[in-house]
Amino acid sequence: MNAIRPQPGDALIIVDVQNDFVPGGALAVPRGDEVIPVINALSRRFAQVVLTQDWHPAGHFSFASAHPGKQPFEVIPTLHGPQTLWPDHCVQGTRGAALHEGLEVTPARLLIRKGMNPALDSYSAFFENDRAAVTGLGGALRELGVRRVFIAGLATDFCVKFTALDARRLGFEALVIGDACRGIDTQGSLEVAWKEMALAGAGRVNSAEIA
Ligand code: VGL
Ligand code: ZN
Repeated sequence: MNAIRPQPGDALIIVDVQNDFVPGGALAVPRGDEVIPVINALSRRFAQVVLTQDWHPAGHFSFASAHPGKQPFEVIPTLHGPQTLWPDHCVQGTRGAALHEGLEVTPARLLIRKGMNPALDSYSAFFENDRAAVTGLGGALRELGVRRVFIAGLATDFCVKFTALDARRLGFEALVIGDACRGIDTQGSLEVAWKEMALAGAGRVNSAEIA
C-alpha cells in the first residue's frame, strides 16, 4: 500500500457532517455517524480544511413538503435535471442543521454554506445544482494554492459525489476517502455515484493510506 502524505497544496473538504444526516436526524444517512472519528483522525494533517453545511430556508424547493402530493424520495423533473425530493432537513438555525458536536472543527479555515437559494438545490461544495451559481470555494482554494482535494463526509451519492465531480471540472485533482463517507443509497444511487466519480477521474482512497 502506497502511503499518501498530505502536501501544502492539498485540502480536505468535509461535507455536511450535520445532525440531520446522522442516525436520528431528519435525513439520516445509514451509519453516517461512523465517519466522524475517521475524519477527526485525518483533519489535523491537512494544511487546508474546509467544512460544508447544508443550510436551507424553511419551505425549500428540495423538500417534498413544498410539493403537494409528493413524498420524500420521489424524483421530479426540473430545468436542471431530475430532483430527488427530501424530507425537510437542515433548516437554517435548527439543531438538525448544526454541525455534529463530535466533529473536530478546530482545523477548519472555511465554512461553506449551501442550499440557501429557496428555489434551487445545492449538493456540491462548489456550485449550486444549476452548475452555474458558485459558492466561492473554487476561487478560495485557488488563492490558497490548493491543487488537490480530499473529500469526506455525507452523503457519498449526493453532496460528496457532486463535490468530487465539480472539483474535477474545475481542474483540481480529487480523491474521495471511501471509509470517511457514507451514502443514502436511494434507487441504486450509491453504486452509480462511485462509477460517475471514477469516470470523472476522481480517485478512491482509504483513510489508512493517508500517512
Ligand atoms: C444532501 C440530500 C439533500 C447531502 C443534502 O448532504 O448529501 N443530500 N441535501
Ligand atoms: Zn439538502
